[in-house]
Amino acid sequence: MNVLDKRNNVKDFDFDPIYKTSYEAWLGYRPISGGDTEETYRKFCGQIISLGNTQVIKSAMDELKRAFQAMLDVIPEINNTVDTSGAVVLGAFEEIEAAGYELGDTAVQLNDDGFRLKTVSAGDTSQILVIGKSDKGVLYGTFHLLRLMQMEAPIDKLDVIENPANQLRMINEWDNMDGSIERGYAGRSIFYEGNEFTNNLGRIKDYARLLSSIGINAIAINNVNVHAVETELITKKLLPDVKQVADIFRAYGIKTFLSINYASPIQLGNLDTADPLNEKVREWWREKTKEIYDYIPDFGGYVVKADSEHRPGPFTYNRNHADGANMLAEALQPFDGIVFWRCFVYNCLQDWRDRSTDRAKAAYDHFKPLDGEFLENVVLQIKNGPMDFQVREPVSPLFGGLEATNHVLEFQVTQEYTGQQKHLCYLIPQWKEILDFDTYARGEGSTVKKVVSGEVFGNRYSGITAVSNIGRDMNWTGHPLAQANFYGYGRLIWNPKLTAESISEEWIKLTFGTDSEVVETISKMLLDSWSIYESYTAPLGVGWMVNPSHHYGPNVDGYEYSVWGTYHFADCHGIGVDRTVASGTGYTAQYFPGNAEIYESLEKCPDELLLFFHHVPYTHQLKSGETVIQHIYNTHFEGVERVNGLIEQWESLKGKIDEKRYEDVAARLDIQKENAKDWRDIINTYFYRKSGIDDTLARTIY
Ligand code: GCW
Repeated sequence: MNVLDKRNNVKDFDFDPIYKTSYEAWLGYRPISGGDTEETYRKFCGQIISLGNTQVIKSAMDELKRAFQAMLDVIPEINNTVDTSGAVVLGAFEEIEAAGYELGDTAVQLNDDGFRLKTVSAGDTSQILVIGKSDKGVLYGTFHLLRLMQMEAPIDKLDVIENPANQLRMINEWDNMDGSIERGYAGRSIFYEGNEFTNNLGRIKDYARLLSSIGINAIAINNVNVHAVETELITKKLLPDVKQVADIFRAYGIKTFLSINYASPIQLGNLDTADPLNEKVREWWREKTKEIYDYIPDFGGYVVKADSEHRPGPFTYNRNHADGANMLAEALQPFDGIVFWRCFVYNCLQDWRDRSTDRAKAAYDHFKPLDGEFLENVVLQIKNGPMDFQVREPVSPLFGGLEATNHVLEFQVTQEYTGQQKHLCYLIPQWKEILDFDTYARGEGSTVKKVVSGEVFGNRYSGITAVSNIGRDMNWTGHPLAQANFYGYGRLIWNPKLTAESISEEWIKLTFGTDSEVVETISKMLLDSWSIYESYTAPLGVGWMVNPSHHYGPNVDGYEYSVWGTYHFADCHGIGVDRTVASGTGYTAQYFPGNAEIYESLEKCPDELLLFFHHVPYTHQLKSGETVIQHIYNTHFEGVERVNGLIEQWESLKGKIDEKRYEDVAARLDIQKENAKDWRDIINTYFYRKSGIDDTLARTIY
């Protein structure tokens, strides 16, 4: 059965069972396999005692009902008073304590979104308490419990306390109201079509379930590039629709944010300026903000891309970013709203002939001097690297550099530069490296994860956000295995200490089942995939070399003579960008000494970032012992071989994975293989022709 949306013919949920496993993702709730595990689970799943009655607790209860029915074929009884029979007991700390349970110092051990899961047994009955600091904690605890059950973990003596490391755990949709998604690789938007909301509320609710199951608590529902139609999201015309979506997310503990057009006072308010210091403009934003809160009393706030890639901003009025952000923060402040102000600000009309301008320096140059000038409810949003979500780039020096301004880190789950969900590229290992990077801001151990969680500087607001990788495809992410990036993102930012291995294992067990061959094979594929993708694309941290505009596939000089500031400077002698203080752009000075010295030094700079920081001859010897040119040849030949290896591994699982997902992954791997060959041959040929240096192994180069 296809449910067609009346308003714009968007398919809501296709119940064709072939899509069931893809659609349900990691919330499939397969039947429990029997034996002792099932026995213990049955002891408490017959009843849910709900001691709270908020919408969020109701969502937790609904999820338990759905899961128990699917996993154990039990329809639990729902009660709201305590008895001694087997049950899952849901409630916030006070509610559970008031019902007579002994909880000790649980309350002090939980932070705002934290939870405790505790089994209490008496004689033959057992109950599982799901205790949240707030109702959101109850929901997160519920999903955690279901995760354990789906992995068939023992829960008869459970006592787990979990607190998220990051308070803001957000996702940014880059969806446009025409239904397209900027950098979306999984079909069109689930939110919009034909310049209207889709009314596809069932799908949006399922998205909310997926998000909250991994702890996400905030969402911006439209693209940071806010075009004409989307500018009107903050008007009476569209706010009722925004409210409807916000209502769905609220029930899952998720706050809704909107990306706004900085020039709204001109485009919507008929003012002739958007100058942040103009009193009429400030008044307009105050009124506008109040109006939004009339519709959505717990509205999260604004996300702003200003003075970036042709978007309007305070520079037009000779004001700085603190002026712009503070104006909005002031309007949001009475409602406890916050403004995410993006630091992705650089000159996108650069002259490639000008070697003094370095795009990598831009964000720090713009924002570091303003550190401390932002109001408390301004949260700067900083991409993980100084450029733009490349397969490899250093960590942005703003992490650690900003000491007195609230900020979040921005990752890109959507695979713009990492294979566009046609290639397998599991990004958790990359994100872990970034989070573990030591900034040295307060001496050794000032890692990015501690900076962005607020631990280093004691920020009021902190956390992590990321660009979503989902769309209307029935499996959400286009590539079925790209669901692992979505899942892993949430799990990792909840607890950055989790390993990439444990996250992938969890995801595979939830998504494909607990068969050890399936778990081991997919896990290996995932964990190798980032390094494989890196090996056949742009070498040694230099980045780009992609086709302009859509950014898919190899084009070594695609951006070399363009305005975007992303160059490799390859000539017949060598390649790389000299960003040293000694002879280059001076970018290395933006880091604290512990890192600056390493990056500045040709000898100490890690191989994988060599060409990001240095321009070297092709014959330069890497720490690995290879020359740069031989490294390029070797990795590009090996890269394709390793993709063949991925294909073989996947083929070994035929019959162990449901057919739809098996075929979908197999088809993507074939595309990856063909594209990897293009990368190999184009990159190798380009550098062979530039350098005139033969491959020592005399393989085919054209
Ligand atoms: O990565 C680049 C993308 C743009 C994007 C921009 C940004 C939304 O190519 O599509 O615009 O970054 O982050 O603002």
